[in-house]
Amino acid sequence: MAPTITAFADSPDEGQGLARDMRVRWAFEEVGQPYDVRLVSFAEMREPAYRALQPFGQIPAYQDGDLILFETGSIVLHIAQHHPGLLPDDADARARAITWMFAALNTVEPPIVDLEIAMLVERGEAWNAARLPLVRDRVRARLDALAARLGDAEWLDGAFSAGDLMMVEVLLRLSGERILETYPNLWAYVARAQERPAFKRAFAAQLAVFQNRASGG
Ligand code: GTB
Repeated sequence: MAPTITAFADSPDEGQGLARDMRVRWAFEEVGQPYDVRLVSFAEMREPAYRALQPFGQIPAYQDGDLILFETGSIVLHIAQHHPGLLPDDADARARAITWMFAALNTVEPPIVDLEIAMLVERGEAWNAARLPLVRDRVRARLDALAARLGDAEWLDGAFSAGDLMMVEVLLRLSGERILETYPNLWAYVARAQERPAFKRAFAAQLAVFQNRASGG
């Protein structure tokens, strides 16, 4: 049986690629592993049965036989370790690709999520206007360093890897912020990744959930 992941039945972004199941779908598509998707409602995500799969009541959760995983970093790494295509064979290059996955999740994503929260959740707070420039500066500091490191290279370390997949997914969280476009090499890096057939298939599959729902399918 194919592995199953959970995804929003009702994604707030209407299937525009921002919900984190996109990372896992993309990884599956890159390695050619078919997968099933179980759509879950926000109410179901709060239920004990769902918490047994994902302790924090979030999507995505992953199930393959007896193996249950949560956290997109762990799920994508698991997929990459069990199929060729997302991690180099050379042990050192493999370790470096995994390092970029951690860098994406632990170093680049947190200030970006802070900015999302400042823009969406804290917008009405009296102190938000004073804090927002500081939050933006922290995002820029990470992007400055990432842009300097990427330089003119196509991908972060040799061939496209799970490190690039995760970094691009994190950078895409800045869509609509008009920050990424001020870094021409990062902008081109993300666009290059979005041109990958596997990315396109994953995006289309996530969008189809919303389109089917909108058409009553
Ligand atoms: N660290 C976990 C991982 O990487 O797996 C984080 C998982 C996570 O944040 N999941 C979110 C979730 O389930 C969905 S992706 N949230 C519900 C909850 O916490 O109660 C975050 C997300 C969802 C939708 C949009 N959007 O529509 O714009 C953007 C981001």
